[in-house]
Amino acid sequence: MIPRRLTTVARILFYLLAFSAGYLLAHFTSKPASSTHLQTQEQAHPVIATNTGINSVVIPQSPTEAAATTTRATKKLTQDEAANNSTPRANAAFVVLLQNKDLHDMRKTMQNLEAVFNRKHGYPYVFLNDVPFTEHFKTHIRLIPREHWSYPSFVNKTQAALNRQDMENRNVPYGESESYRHMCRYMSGFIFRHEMVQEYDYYWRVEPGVSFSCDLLDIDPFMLMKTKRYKYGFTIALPEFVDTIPTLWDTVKRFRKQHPEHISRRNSLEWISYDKGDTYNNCHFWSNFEIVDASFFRSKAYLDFFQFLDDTGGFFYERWGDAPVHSIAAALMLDRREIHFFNEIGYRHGMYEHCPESPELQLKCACDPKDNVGE
Ligand SMILES: Nc1nc2c(ncn2[C@@H]2O[C@H](COP(=O)(O)OP(=O)(O)OP(=O)(O)O)[C@@H](O)[C@H]2O)c(=O)[nH]1
Ligand SMILES: [Mg+2]
Repeated sequence: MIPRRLTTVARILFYLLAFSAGYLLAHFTSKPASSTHLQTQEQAHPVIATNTGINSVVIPQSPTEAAATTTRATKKLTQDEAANNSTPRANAAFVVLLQNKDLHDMRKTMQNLEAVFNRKHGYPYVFLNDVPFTEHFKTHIRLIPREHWSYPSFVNKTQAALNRQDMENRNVPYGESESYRHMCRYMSGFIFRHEMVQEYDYYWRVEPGVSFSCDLLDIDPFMLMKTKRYKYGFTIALPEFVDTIPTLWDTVKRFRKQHPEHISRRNSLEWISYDKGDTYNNCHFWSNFEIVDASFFRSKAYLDFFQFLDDTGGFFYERWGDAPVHSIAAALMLDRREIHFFNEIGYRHGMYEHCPESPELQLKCACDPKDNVGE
């Protein structure tokens, strides 16, 4: 008979050995999730480009540059593998609508996002386009379905073209652009229904060329959205060009009358109207940045709202932007506390910037609050 103490020692040794073997096995057999995403065809989500996507979309200028990019990405992965595997993550992704010409701007933005945030968190990127990507994009990207990026049958294209011409004559920004209108309608009503985006609960909209100026390694905006039950997150709010939305507010008023069940009891009407809803003050979240709980946009309330707007043809006859559409919907249909200002995310898109002012946040940022919109 084996003495009791020996059995205990043997048991402990056995557990230690089993644990070490398991650890080593796991370590050597598992590749970093991010690299398998890109390199194997039989993976679950073959069209997602993760942080290694930086390499996959690069058109190297010279062998030296190619080598440098590869090294950077490889180092980053090795260093952050552990963090990627252990940090709790939301079911979320960066979602980017872009064009072939945006390749280099997107690459810059991705490197920036990886550096300040995603190298620790490892969220995937989803790239969408309405026309085929070039060879460099192709293997990891899907097309937008034609029915999401085309005229509804009832829209009179001749009238729409006349209106575009008229807006161009009046120098309305993007007044002449047909593709811009498709883009705004797509962002308003379809992006969250794309098969690639459908699988995520949260998404962060990113545009090629935008930059992020604060260290976000210690926070995870997606997890914040989830734990605090926020539905819509923004960094910048601006007034919309009135000439792009002449009849939008009247349409919204009709919607409110027909669908009182979709209006939140604790809404933010006073934020978008100074006269209790009679007129729109044109204030909107600048939606080129938005972090959303996609269940809001997929809700019956929002889909009814989008359909109601779309049925008027206003996206094409006028030039309704996804920014006022999302903002009005959030203001009317969400509870006030579900809308969140991400003050800690320093963000720049073109000439406008959000840079946190507090000295505490400033320590983590490389931006000047004097450059803030409205300063
Ligand atoms: N695939 C595709 N993407 C588009 C099209 N038009 C715009 N986009 C993308 O949609 C996003 C928004 O378009 P922008 O032209 O930047 O519009 P904006 O942000 O309102 O305007 P800017 O202030 O000029 O940046 C960008 O990521 C564009 O690359 C298009 O016709 N096809
Ligand atoms: Mg833009």
